[in-house]
Amino acid sequence: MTRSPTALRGASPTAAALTAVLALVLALLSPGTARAAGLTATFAKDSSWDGGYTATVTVRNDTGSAVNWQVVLTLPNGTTVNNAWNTQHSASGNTHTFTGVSWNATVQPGGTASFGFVASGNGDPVGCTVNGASCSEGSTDPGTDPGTDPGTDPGTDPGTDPGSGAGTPVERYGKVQVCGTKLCDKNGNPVQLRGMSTHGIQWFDHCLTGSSLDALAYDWKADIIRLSMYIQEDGYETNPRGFTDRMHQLIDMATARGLYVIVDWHILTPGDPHYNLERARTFFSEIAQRHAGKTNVLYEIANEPNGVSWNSIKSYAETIIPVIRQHDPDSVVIVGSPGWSSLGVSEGSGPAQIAANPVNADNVMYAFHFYAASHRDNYLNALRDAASMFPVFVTEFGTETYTGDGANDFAMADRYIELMKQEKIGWTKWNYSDDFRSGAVFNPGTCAAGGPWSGSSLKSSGQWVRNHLLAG
Ligand code: IDC
Repeated sequence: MTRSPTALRGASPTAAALTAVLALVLALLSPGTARAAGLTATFAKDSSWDGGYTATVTVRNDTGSAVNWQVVLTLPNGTTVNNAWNTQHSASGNTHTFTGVSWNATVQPGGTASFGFVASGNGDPVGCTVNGASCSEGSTDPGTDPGTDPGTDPGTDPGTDPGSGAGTPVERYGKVQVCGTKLCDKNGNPVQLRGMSTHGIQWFDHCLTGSSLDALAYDWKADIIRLSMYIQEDGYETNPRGFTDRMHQLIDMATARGLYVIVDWHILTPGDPHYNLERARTFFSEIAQRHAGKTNVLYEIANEPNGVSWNSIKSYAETIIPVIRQHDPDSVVIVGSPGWSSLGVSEGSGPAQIAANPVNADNVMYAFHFYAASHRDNYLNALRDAASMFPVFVTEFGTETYTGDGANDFAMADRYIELMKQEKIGWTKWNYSDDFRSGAVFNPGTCAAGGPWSGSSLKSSGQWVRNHLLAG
């Protein structure tokens, strides 16, 4: 254990002092131990791996009055906080300060608030204070005036949204499965999951923070996020370890917010998925192993095959799906379709060839992508036909042209939205970033500024999609 300058301030490094720190850490690690009166905070690891972990800290208020909390954790050298959620986080050296956000800043007597973080490094906290006193002993400091707290706004509360039933999307629908031509919830009822795709994480990783994902889950009320990891164009192939680790973190961050996740293996050029076959084996094997216990992960094994036959895509799918199933036997896999996931339309064929020769595996869906200002009635009709034959997920679409830029055609996009709603076809819109192009939902500079993630930060495609998500 590394000696913490904060926890041991003024003490000599005697065995007694070290024992005291050990007792503190044990108290932090044991949420079940007898609770002190006052304000306490407990630390628990949710999952850990070589090089990092995710943790939840729960603040409990056993004082007689409402409290605004601030938790300060001291981490040992070599361990830092990468991302945090349900909190505002700042760091100074090894000292990490966490304060509440609108929906959890004030804790009523007898109540709790919690936040989470992803650590890089495996060290446990060596010091913990809540409102200035030891986390385990309990502060009786009532904190700052709870009357000024914005936390009573029901609209930002993740748990009590009256419009969409109780709990998060994952709590509501549970483990999703293919049933016939639809995606169904844990009870076998068709469910439409709607949300956003990220941009390529090699370019717009800084748009994916605790606060931006809070906004997507709690303010935009998305059900699902698609994590786009390009393979080429400075993507995965340049640093497989780094990109895989980041995907683990992002999956955990989305999971902490009750969102479904599509893990997008974003091949584009070259368009033959076999080009990246060995990389895909390595990546999906590790991802499936790590996240098999989760109920919210869907695998998209090839973003946009192009210039390659359906038979070839099918053989790729039948090679990668067993790699995933070996670890995670019952999660949904989405297979890219010919012609940049146009179900073949942009290369002169259509959904019939898939229906005639489907992938030989269970729990499989097929991807369809459209860009409303470019892709007109023949695409819309192909989607309608496909949905009557096999399960389809629209893992990418835009209101603009296929370049991801240009003028929006909201009227055409609304026709697709209507069909997807009727047929309960899930969708994730491209893209949750502040790229300059019209398809990126935020104005340039929004991500570097840390938001805001709505209002004046939104381009018109952002306003449009947020409104659709909120309208249900
Ligand atoms: C575009 C991005 C753009 C990037 C380009 C290069 O918007 O910033 O330079 O990719 O890869 C797709 C692809 C998706 C495209 C998107 C818009 O899956 O990667 O993103 N699009 O062109 N298919 C149809 C459109």
